[in-house]
Amino acid sequence: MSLRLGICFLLLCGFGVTPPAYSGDRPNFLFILVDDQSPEDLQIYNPQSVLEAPNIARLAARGIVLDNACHMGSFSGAVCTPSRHMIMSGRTLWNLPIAPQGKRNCPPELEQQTIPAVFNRAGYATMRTCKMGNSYEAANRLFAVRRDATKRGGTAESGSAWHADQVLDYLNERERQQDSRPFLIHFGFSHPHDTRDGTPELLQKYGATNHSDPATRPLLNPRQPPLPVNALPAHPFNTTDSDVRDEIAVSGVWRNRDVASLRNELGRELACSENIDQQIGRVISRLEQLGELDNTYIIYTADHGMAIGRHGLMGKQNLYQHTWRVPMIVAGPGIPSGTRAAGNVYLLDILATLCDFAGIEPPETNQGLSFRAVLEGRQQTVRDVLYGAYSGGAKPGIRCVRRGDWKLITWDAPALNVHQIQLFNLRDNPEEFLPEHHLAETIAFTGSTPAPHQTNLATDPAHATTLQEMQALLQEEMRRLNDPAAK
Ligand SMILES: [Ca+2]
Repeated sequence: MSLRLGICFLLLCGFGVTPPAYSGDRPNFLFILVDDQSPEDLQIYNPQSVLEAPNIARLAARGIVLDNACHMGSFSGAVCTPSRHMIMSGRTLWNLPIAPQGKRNCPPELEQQTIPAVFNRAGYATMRTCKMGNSYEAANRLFAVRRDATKRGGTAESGSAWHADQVLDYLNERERQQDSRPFLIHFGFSHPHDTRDGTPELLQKYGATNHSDPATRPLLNPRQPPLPVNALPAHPFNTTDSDVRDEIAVSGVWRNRDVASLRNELGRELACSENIDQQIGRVISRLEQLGELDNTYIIYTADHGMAIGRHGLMGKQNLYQHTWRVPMIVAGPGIPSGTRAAGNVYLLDILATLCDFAGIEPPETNQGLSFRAVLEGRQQTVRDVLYGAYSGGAKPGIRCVRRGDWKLITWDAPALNVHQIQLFNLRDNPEEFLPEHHLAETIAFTGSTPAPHQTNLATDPAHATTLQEMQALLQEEMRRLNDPAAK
């Protein structure tokens, strides 16, 4: 402890007041990363969601919610892996060390330019808890304190509470040692990724069971969340990776798309998500008690979104809004309370943003943009165009591009004879309703009736020019970002 802080501490103790935060002038960071969560699960993004998440709601009320935060995609069915590489390194998808042409596109020893390495060098105390695997192991190893384990069970020891316990232990240890360095804590969870085994109380709340018998279907329960409005009994065409694990092998759903299987799985998803919310509440309370909260930036996000019945899909291997986007909620010093912005950010912008807040120069290898100006309410967005890719199945796979209200998604796999184009106006059709959502049997399935204009506009002659412009824009982004399928 410095002399100045020491005197302060003695003075304040003398008057029976809580001692000040030890971290001095530089801010702390609590980076919360959940595994597989659509923004649509949170009421902040989807008022129809029945998820109760009071701690996340409070965080949003203290800070800012970004509506257009995306991950850039994946060249593998394990979407988590490139996503977590992008978060840690600030590199774009095709320029990661694990990308198909990574050796050519990425400098060596990139782990030395990742979040833990950069913040260790800047004198931060770094700590991490998260799931094991499907991640960036070389970077994860660099956190000064690392307590990783995959915890997807329905008890405190086997589930999300374990991750919070690691952070609480660390904060206690830090207090005992009177560690005066600012901290960067990577507070990761293994849920709501499947297997979505919830605790008995929360499963009951959402009417769900940890269904594990492929020979039967779970029972319907009125407490289960309703089907999403854009659910379908099947995706209308081959996605280029229709038999990927998430679409056929998630325990509790497998290949089933009946109402009971989907609603039960959504109930499990929400049970796991509310548990995460409770664990976040425990850690935030402790930060407040320690006097650190006002000097801590808290970032809440997920490694990617998730379908769970939307568009007839279960997994993360698509680029619809529910899956391409991630939740992004940030609170901290200088961030106006209860605000909202489009943002147009990628997860790979996080490294630059953390550096900006900490007064650290981002590494030269970084390709992301700081979105501090958006978080502080000085700017609405950091870029005009967003690009996404999924190339984990038949090649080249799925691509998307968004500018303003317009979004193009292309699905291409000559080997499977797949060639589909979708054009959405997201202002008019934020749920990306397709012609199939307008069929009588779908309306009977979901109970939702989209407006006639809410559909794929790619074949509408009135939008032919927009389609051409968006196709050209996609090619431009693909070339700019070293996408191997660029023409
Ligand atoms: Ca994930």
